[in-house]
Amino acid sequence: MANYSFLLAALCFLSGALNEPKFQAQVLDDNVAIGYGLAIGDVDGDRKPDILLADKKQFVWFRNGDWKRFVMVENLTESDNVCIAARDVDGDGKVEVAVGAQWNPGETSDTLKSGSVHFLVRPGDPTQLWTPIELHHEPTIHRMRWVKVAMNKYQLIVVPLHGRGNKGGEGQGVKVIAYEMPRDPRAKWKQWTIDESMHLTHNLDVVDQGEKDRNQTVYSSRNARGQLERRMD
Ligand SMILES: [Ca+2]
Ligand SMILES: [Ca+2]
Repeated sequence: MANYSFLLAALCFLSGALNEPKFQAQVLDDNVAIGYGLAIGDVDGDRKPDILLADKKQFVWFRNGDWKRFVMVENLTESDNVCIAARDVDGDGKVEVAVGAQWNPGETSDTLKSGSVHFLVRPGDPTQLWTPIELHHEPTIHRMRWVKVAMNKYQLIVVPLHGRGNKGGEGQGVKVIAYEMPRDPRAKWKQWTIDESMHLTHNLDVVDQGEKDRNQTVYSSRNARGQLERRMD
């Protein structure tokens, strides 16, 4: 009986090993300075998802197929770039792109020295440079995602690392801001503060829970009371 048990265990192990996916590493770019942020989406509308990267001084995308690298914007602000969000917001099969820069987490008060939010207007040929439009921002802008809030309606959710003037994770709460893009992205964007109850908010993600008309936004933070996670509808 013991031998059969051993045989069964060995077969289970082998079966598991055979079903394991096999990954092969492929270097797309060995010259990234600091890869702060990543997004996936179809940039050129060929129905194949491309890779978008917030590097230290450039926002770039890699074309699915040959993984050729194209610069969208460079030297946008004095400090480093930090985040990028890409999603097809208007339904034409090509992503809309927003970015965050002026990464200066030690400056929590001065909006000129810390944080920036921009929408990138795509050129006719997406392999050429894109045009940044500056939007309102808080200091220490750190994460952003496009979120579906209703049928055919999306908002850009942006989360700083710290609240204004915070020291050691104490002080005013972090302003989590939602932006809604007007038909002409150069016109004034609507915006709301959707939460300001937490500090040291580090990450943000969007969850598709199977509802047709909306996603859930999830973000996490730490404060003096320890780890917290918060979900937003
Ligand atoms: Ca593509
Ligand atoms: Ca689009």
